[in-house]
Amino acid sequence: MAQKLTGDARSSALARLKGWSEVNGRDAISKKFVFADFNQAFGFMARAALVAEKLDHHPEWFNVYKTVDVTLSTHDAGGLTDLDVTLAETMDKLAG
Ligand code: H2B
Repeated sequence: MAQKLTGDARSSALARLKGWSEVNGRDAISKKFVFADFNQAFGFMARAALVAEKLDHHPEWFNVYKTVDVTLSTHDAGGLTDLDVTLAETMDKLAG
């Protein structure tokens, strides 16, 4: 099982991720993606969903029109792991 990120590994991973913030009160990160319209937002979600399924690692997310609020945490580990960093980086690439 993926191990929780701690210490230097955790801080350097967080420093690498642009636009992601630590969530208050839980070991998770979040980012608000804002697209041009619903079509772009939903296309992003569809592409991210395919990657998430392949990784067997899934986002918590909330879509309103052209925004997608994403929270990432590894439920099995009770916190942030490399899987969340990988999914965050992949989502950033997909969002362009
Ligand atoms: N997604 C996330 N974010 N955290 C998990 O711990 C997790 C997951 N576990 N997707 C996976 C699925 C697990 O439930 C399955 C059985 O592998």
